Amino acid sequence: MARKPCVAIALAAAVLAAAAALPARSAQAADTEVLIDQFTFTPQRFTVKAGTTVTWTNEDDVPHTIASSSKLFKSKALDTGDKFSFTFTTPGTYEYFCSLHPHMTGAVVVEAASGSNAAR
Ligand SMILES: [Cu+2]
Repeated sequence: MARKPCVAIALAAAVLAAAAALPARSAQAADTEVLIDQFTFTPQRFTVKAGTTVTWTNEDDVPHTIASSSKLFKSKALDTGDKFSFTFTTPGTYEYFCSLHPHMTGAVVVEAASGSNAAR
């Protein structure tokens, strides 16, 4: 009989933990994702706040890389389903391309996380 409350507490804890995990996941989803498909980065150019982590996912059936034009970052060759993430901490415009297919280009525009009104 003494076990039942323990099970109930464990279940409640599991439910709470799952509930607590959900907002964290959606917060991550708020960070920007770029899909690579048909030799194209989508979105091709976008603006984020400083501190945003951008994740690229290769949905193409050939390998691609994400290589910063200023050599700030460079991924390994991403196979289908592979991901690469980079956190942009400094405002600026970051052009990048696929080193395997240099005609594939994209850009991330990073604006200040605070004081963006002053920047505009
Ligand atoms: Cu490529």
